[in-house]
Amino acid sequence: MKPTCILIGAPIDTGQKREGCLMGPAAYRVAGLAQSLEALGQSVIDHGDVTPAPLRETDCANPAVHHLAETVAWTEALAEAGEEAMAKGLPIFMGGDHSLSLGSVAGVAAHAAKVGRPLFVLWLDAHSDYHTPLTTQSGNLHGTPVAYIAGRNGFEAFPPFPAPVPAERICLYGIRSVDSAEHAGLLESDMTVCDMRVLDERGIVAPLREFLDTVRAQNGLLHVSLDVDFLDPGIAPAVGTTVPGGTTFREAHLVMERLHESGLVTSLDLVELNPFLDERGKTARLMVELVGSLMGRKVFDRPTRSFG
Ligand code: 4U7
Ligand code: MN
Ligand code: MN
Ligand code: MN
Repeated sequence: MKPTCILIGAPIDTGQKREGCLMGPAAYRVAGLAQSLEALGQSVIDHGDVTPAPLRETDCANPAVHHLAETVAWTEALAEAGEEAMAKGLPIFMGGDHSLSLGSVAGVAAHAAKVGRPLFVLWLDAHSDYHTPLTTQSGNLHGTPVAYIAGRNGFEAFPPFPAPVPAERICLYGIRSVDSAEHAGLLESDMTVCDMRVLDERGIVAPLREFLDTVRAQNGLLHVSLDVDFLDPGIAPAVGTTVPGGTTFREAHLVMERLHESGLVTSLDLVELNPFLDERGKTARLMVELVGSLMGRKVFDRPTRSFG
């Protein structure tokens, strides 16, 4: 039986300074995310929007960091919602900025530990998001979730990450903006870094296939985190942190089609959509179409398709 898609609205915008990401979940609903999944034969439950936990007192040695207590409160609530949803189906977290993944992946990791399966993370993004609260210069916590997930130090204000994901189970895909502190940290880790240069040279499929093969070989769960800025700003303008040279329309769909055919994806984040910056809903609609490809829409449905 196909898993139920569980839509979880996460109107979090405390991970950066530009307003608008809190309209993300509403934009996905207006763009027809649930209806498009149902048209593909999926069953869909919309859980509505998550409410952050009560604020606690927090502090951080880096004065640039802002909205720490609010982001911690979101992390707690989203981790709980995520763990609960994993027991019932395939959660789709509708953001919200990328700090939502501090919580979504924590919930998914807690579930993975409970069922005794290794968790893998595919990070589709222009950025590596490998800062800690101590290394970030912008102070924007949406640039930190990969470090939290990988168990880096510096997240003392946050709930301890349940079962940190070993770096070799994390794959950064499509990146083209890495700050020097992130770069230094990544060089010390075994994370798979498929930057745009790698994808230009090897193509969009080959490195993905390698990663998916390791997920399959270890019977892993696979969390996919899709940042709108993975896409080229020309096709996806509704994002605060545009970086030129992103994936094309077809490259992005091909990644999603491959993910669908792998049958491995068990949870998904849709992050960084800022509807206030969109052009007549173009980016929201593209994101909904990409989820369609991930959940089984095909350009042409050949009965046997195997390109290796
Ligand atoms: B996103 C940045 F400096 N690295 O830390 C920072 F380039 O979730 C960007 O991937 C972070 O959009 C981008 O502020 C976070 C910057
Ligand atoms: Mn990101
Ligand atoms: Mn990004
Ligand atoms: Mn961004």
